[in-house]
Amino acid sequence: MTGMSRRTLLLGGLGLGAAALTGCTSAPAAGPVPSASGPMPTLPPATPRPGQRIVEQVLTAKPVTLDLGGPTVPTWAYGDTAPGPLVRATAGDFLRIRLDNQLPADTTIHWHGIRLHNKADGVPGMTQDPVPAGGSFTYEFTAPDPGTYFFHPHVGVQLDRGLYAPLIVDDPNEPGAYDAEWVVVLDDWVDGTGRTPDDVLAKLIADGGPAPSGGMGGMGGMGGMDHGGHGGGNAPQPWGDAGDVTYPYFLINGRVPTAPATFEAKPGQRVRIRLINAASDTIFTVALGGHRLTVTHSDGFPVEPQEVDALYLGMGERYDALVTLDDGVFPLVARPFGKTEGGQGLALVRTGSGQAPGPDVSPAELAGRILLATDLRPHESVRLPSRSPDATAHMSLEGSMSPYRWGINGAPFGQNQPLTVREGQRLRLNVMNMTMMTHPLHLHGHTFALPSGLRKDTVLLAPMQSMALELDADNVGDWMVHCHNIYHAEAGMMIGLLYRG
Ligand SMILES: [Cu+2]
Repeated sequence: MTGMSRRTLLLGGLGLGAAALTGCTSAPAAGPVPSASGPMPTLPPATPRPGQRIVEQVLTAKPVTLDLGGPTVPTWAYGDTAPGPLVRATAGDFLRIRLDNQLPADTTIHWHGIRLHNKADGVPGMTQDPVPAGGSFTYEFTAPDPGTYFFHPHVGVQLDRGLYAPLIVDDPNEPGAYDAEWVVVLDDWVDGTGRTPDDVLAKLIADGGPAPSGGMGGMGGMGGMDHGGHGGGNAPQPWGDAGDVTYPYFLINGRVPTAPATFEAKPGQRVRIRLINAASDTIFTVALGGHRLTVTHSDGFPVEPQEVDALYLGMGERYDALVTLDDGVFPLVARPFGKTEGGQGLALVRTGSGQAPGPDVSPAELAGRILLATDLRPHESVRLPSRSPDATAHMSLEGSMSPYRWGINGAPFGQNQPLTVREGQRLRLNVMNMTMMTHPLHLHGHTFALPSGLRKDTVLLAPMQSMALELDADNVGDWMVHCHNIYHAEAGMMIGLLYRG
């Protein structure tokens, strides 16, 4: 039995029966499953151990025309849908995933949030050569930690096409106190609506005007203060200005709100919702009308459960939440933060009869208590052991809209000095957001701990906010740290984190 059998779970609004979730999670992985806090191999193995369960799958990246529920768009996707096919494994499994590149461009796959072998990380020019048009590449890695993840290219702004899909790693020790599961993938959509993401980036750069002479002199300090893009001014706290791009659509599981994905369940059922923000430039506030959500995991890692009305999801962030469903039809709304055009993302939860809410429905929960990652505390099982840092690195997030350029530590990626760490060190990353925009900062190959101890791989930094992140350097390789606004990343807001002997 392989992970393939778990792919009966359906995206696009169909639920999953309880038994399928917890009952048949397959044979336990051979050998001990590394826990997030316990002893771990210094390098997740790149070849399967004897007896290790192997999950094999083929992903075909290709041009396709998608029906978003009315609008049809030419785009690029994994197979014939966006989100693409679910990849599902159990913690400790060995994944062997072949990417067939039928795109007219180079591509790669990055397995976002997975503490995997460096060679499988999917960063062209750092961990692999790009996979050329017509080529293929097989990613092989052990997925050591359970949780909700996703995957996408790490080339240009390809993420803002339809190239994204969920990756779920089940926990063999999961109590599974729920009846059904729903994977909910959020996206902002522009591709094929008269513009491609490459057009969008080119226009941002052109509108930003020329860089002043002296190269990166404009970076640093308050270089971001001139940002006056959409959603500014009256944008509510805590995120200040949000987003550079005006999108015509916001999608949940690939559907526009006038033809929403529908999740069918029974009243009283307890559902685990796995929320993934696969958007490129949009922070969402997510709420389920008529319900409060009990948040149980952030970026795959368990937290002390908290009940909230709604929660923020930055680009690249994931949250799991439990909810016990009432009787009726309820809107799951993903409201783009700080954006006034393009409406909102909507899906429906149907447990009984009733009129479906309209595409502009505004659940009262959106005005209630909205969770921030900094409100959460980690579950004790994943808290990093107490230890003083052996090394400290500083990261200053910088940039501006005019000129349109973003960087870290005084220069864009390629010109900035990579951060370095030695294997075995506890590294403190002192991050300062020196701009007037919010940036979701993402680290490859590791999770870090927030000051609260919360374990994450992507964290939102509000304008001018500083945060000390700590991580154990336990995964040798060359890794990226970058803003998960894909336009910022592509404009330079990335830096390397390199292990050095
Ligand atoms: Cu950014």
